Amino acid sequence: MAKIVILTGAGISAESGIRTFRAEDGLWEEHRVEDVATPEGFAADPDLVHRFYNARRAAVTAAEPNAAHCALADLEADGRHEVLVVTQNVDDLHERGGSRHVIHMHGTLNGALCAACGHRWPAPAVMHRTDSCPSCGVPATRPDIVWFGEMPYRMEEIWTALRAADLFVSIGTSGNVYPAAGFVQDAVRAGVETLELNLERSSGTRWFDTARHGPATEIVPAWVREMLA
Ligand code: BV8
Repeated sequence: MAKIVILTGAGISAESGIRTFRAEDGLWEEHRVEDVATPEGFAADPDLVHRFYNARRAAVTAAEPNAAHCALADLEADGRHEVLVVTQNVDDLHERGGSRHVIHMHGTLNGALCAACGHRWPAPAVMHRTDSCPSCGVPATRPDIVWFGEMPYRMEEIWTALRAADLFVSIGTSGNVYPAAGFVQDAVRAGVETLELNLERSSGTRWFDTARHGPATEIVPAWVREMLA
């Protein structure tokens, strides 16, 4: 039973019609994502940030998982390998594609968080600054998303799985955002085999034992077919 840890980024959802961050250099309504997706950005203009996430939540609801998401679910369902998907993505396309072991290290669009009391609940389709927390009643609700400068979720669990893996695969990520971008180096240091599946070379390609480039809906199913042969 091989243990496989798979990191995914925006590129795996691109062919489902979900925009990536740095294709159009991460601009949204003339704002850099690094400015909008921060606690400071939320404090400065909560309506703008809610608009940003409401738009992305609607886009994900209208999207479908693609062949790459489904191939990873097939690999897990086959049962010969222990598969863990660690995704930077805040969409639910891995789950809707059939993956069961998924960690959203940057949170999810389907989650709401109270900035006052820390209560979490399923996010409504549209969130507003004036929504009050169902637990403490304070109007301090935000998307349950990890912004720049905030600690990603379940990092100890991720690092433990990474170091115990037989294979680390990185799919559809530019390797620009840490700590995710550092996972390949952690894997190399732990003696774990590494594979990159991406549209083009990423910032971290040089760290990988093997790199294959092409659209995820082509190269991910091809890789899974090899694993299941
Ligand atoms: C933290 C949620 C510390 C929001 C996101 C200087 C140096 C090093 C680090 C830093 C630094 N300054 C600041 C930092 C830290 C910072 C960071 O790394 N900044 C970068 C910009 C330098 N990181 C953080 O702040 C993180 N937190 O460090 O905490 C800490 C420690 C202790 C205690 C407290 C705090 C938090 C980072 C999380 C930020 N939130 N997302 C949202 O989604 O709206 S990040 C966001 O951007 C995404 O979630 C994702 O992770 C990232 C985008 O990356 P990708 O997924 O790779 O997307 P991208 O568009 O870049 O690339 C797409 C790739 O797909 C491309 O390579 C493309 O070729 C490929 N592709 C496209 N189409 C296809 C395809 N591949 C295959 N098929 C296709 N069809």
